[in-house]
Parts: sequence; structure tokens; C-alpha cells
Amino acid sequence: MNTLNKMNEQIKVLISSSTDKQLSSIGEKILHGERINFEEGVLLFQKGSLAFLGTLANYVRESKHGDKTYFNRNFHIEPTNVCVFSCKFCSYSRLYAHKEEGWELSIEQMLNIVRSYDDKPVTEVHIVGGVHPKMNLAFFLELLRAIKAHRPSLHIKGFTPVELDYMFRKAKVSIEEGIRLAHEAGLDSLPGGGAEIFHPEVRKVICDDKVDAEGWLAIHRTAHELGMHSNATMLYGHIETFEHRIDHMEQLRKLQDVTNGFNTFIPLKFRNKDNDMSHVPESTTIEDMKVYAVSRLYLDNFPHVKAYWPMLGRKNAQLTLNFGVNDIDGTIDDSTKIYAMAGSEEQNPSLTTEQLVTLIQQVNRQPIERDTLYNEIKDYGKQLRTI
Ligand code: V47
Ligand code: SF4
Repeated sequence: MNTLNKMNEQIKVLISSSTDKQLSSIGEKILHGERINFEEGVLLFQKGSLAFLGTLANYVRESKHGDKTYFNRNFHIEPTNVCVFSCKFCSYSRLYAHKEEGWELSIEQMLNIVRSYDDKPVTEVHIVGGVHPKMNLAFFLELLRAIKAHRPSLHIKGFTPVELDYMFRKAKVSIEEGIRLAHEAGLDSLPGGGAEIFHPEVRKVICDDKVDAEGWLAIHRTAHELGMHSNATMLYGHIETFEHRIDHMEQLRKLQDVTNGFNTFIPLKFRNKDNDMSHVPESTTIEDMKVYAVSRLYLDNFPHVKAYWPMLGRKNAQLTLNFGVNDIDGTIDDSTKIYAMAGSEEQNPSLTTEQLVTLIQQVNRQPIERDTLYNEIKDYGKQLRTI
């Protein structure tokens, strides 16, 4: 009996032993590849045990990817931590009014970061930061062109709709025109940030002044229509309800049905250090695993679910690989400040390729180095070995 058939049998036992008819019926649907609806998504959060959710999510994960677990070699550039917005959960930014406390990198300084990777086999640069009025569309178009001129094969994944919406409005260009200009200058794809929780009840409290759900989705839709891919995140574990989480995923699932442009969904655990929401307790590891599992089950049209290990920590990232996750981000070679500053255990979030490969093999999965678009670069096999 192959592994999937074995799991299929296990799930049938799990379903038949469940005394909850609604959960059993959701389990049957998932086993038959049927889509679950809003109410069923909420019910999974309300009633699904860790074992129930984990078994189902792992079944979906292994049906889609087997043991394959992707990572890529990337580095980050954070142009500035000065920001005109004031998200309550943000430990990273310095308000524009106190800009002298923050940093601002020039194009030359950012190019120097790119140059410092000249002899390294990185495939992606991830550019994301605060929203600084001086760093406008023209500034970033110049940066994109300069990076591409220096290293044409480097995939540039950059700018959230928060940054893009601000720079497009300031430059008085439409979303379509703005994305087209950025794409022509070298922007290859969009990262998933800025989504937080789409529902206005939550946005009003935690990030009232930045782009709303409609704007976020419109920018990703436009990028997809122009042939670009993107990711989506969800900041969970603060004031949101189960309904808010499923509403967030529902909006993403609907857009993906139309464009098929999303690669990866990345749940981001809220960390409470040094921000205006420090009084809000952080989610438990059990809740974290449930969020990954329900994400895998609800977002049936997303190819990948990613755990961002610098935020979760290495051990918990390993655990997620049994709860629907098939990607654990990159070997990030720089000090990504946003999470260290928000209280992540990973104060120095850097893993060599060898360490990342071992991390994946230790939990009996198969590490695959990928590029941003999930083309496979190297298969390391399941065997734990020295490389
Ligand atoms: O949108 C900010 C989050 C995001 C906190 O696309 C926080 O591959 C937790 O989106 N606790 C930006 N999270 C980073 C991001 C991302 C990261 C890795 C990979 C990709 C990708 C995208 O960081 C923000 C916000 O949701 N964030 N503060 C905090 N205190
Ligand atoms: Fe600015 Fe982003 Fe921080 Fe919000 S999360 S304050 S938009 S840097």
C-alpha cells in the first residue's frame, strides 16, 4: 500500500471515529477533493482537534507535493524603516515624524548589498520596507533598473501593495500603469505582505491608515493580469476571530480562481514585543499549527503554503511540515530586522543551505532548492547526509 493510500485509510478511521457529524462530513469532502465552504472553514477552527486538522492537512500536502519541501536562496533589502503609516502591530518602523531615528538607504548603498552577493548562488532578492515619502516611484524604478543592469538573472520580488499604492497615488499613475512601469524596470513578482487581516473591523483597529483589502487585492489582480506571480500573507493571532481568518482566505481563494497568479500563502504569527499591541498575548504553538492546517485545507487552489521560519523559529518550522506546509522560505543571509524587532526567538535569522537541508531531512522530508517560481534547482533527497 503506498503512503497516500495508507493515509486515506487512516483518515477514513479518523472520520468514522469522530462523533461530530459536521467534522466527519468535512473530512469526507477533503478526502474526495471537494472544496469546503465558509461555515465549514470556521467550524474547523472551532471544533477541529490538532490531530484531525493535522491528518487532513498532511493528506492534502502529500497529495500535492509528497515529501517535497521547498526553499530558495535569497537575501533581503530593507530600503528604510521610516514609515508614514502607523500600524499598531509594527515594531519595526519609525514614524516619519521621528525619521532621524530610522535608516534610509541610497540606491548606491542598496546596490552595494546586491554586489556583496556577486559570488553567491542566490536566485532572489526580496525588497520590502517602510513607506518613506522621499522614496517615490521614480526612485524605485531607478533601483530596479540598476539591480537588473548589474545582475539580470536575479529575480526581484518586491514591494507590498502598501508601498505600491502610496507611490502610485503620489506619482498620479493608475495601478495598471504603475505595475507596468515597475515590471518593465525589472520587478518580477510581488511578495505577500501588507495583507494583515482584510476585514474592515480588524483593519480599523490595527492598521487604519494604509491600503484597504480592495486596494491590496486590486494590485495583486493587476500584477497577475500582467503575467506576474505573487504571494499572500495573513497576520494572525491578535484580535481577529475565526470568521475574520476565513473571510481573509475566502477573498484570496476567489481571486485565485480568476487569475491563478498566487504561488504561496504565508500565515504570519503576530509577535508582540515593542509595539502598540504588546498587551495582546501571542498565539500558542497548537493554534499556530491549526492555522497552517486550516490554510492548507481552505486554500485548495494555492499550490504552496509556506512557514516563515525567522518568525516561527526553527523547531516550530519543522513541525509545520506535518501541518500542510511544503515550503520554509530561504537561506536568508542578512539580518531581517522586522521579526527580530517584534520578538522572534530568531534574533539572527540566517541559515546556511546545509543547515536548512538538515532541518528538513531531520523530519523525514525531501529538501528541494527552488527559484521564486518553484522551478526546481536541486533535489537533496530524503536521506540525512552531510553535504
Ligand atoms: O505585512 C509586521 C508582518 C509583513 C509584525 O512573500 C509582523 O515571500 C508578526 O509579508 N508580528 C511583511 N508579523 C513581511 C512579509 C513576508 C515575509 C516573508 C516572506 C514573504 C513572501 C512576505 O510582516 C507585514 C506584517 O504582516 N509583520 N509586524 C509583528 N509584530
Ligand atoms: Fe509601515 Fe509596514 Fe510597519 Fe505598517 S507594517 S507601519 S506599513 S512598515
